[in-house]
Amino acid sequence: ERKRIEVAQAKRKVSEEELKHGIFYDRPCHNLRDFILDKERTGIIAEFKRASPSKGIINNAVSVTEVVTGYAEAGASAISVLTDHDFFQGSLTDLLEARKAVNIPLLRKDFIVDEYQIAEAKAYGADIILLIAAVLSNEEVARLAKYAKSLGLNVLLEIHNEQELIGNTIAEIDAIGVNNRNLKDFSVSIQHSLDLVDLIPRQYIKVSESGISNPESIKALKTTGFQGFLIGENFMKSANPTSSIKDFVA
Ligand code: IGP
Repeated sequence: ERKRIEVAQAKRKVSEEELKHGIFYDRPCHNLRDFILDKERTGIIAEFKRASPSKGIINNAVSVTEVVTGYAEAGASAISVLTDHDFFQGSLTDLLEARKAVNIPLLRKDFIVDEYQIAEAKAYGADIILLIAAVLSNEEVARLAKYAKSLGLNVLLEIHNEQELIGNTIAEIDAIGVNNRNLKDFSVSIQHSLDLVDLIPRQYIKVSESGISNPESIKALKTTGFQGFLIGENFMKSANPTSSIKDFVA
């Protein structure tokens, strides 16, 4: 993992100073909470995901512009764009194209470990960054969340268990996402979300992530207090992700 990060850092040809001249760097961010709680929208954070480590290629044939436009039309509250190349076949170009196409919050979905990636997220048009508690110390979460807030970004903290919540319930976090996918064996169960929901303090937007494949699951999650639903594969595995999300919310 360290090696991979070093390689990624070596590729940074643009300085952090230069990123500040990126076309979207000065753009004011959308507020995630407003879009999640908007009664006209669905609470769904729909993901553009070409591939994953567990599934391999999910969909290689669709254009990011068409898919995200369809997601926004279907009432998604936000859109997640994978920018990791090695595991998910994503790119910052995908994020940029999505920003040009829609006017709802965009999440940069990646393994964020430093400030540079956060400045990059802002420059390429993101409104939200993901911090994964499983790969960061409490000190790193606090430092990175503070930096993101200084740029006006929203912060989504991802947890898998109670342990990862401890020490991370800080004011700089806007939303807490429970990942239903077990990182060790890739198994998914929305039961993880149901088990953890009561431990999440009220001030946070509650998001359930991964393995959501039917509207009944959303109903069950909503009843327990979840407000956001991060869904990728279920839409992307369709030849037409746009009609897939439209059928799902119908
Ligand atoms: C979406 P799914 O099962 O609907 O495709 O899951 C999203 O939750 C998943 O892609 C994800 C992810 C992550 C990807 C959750 N956390 C961290 C990369 C990194």
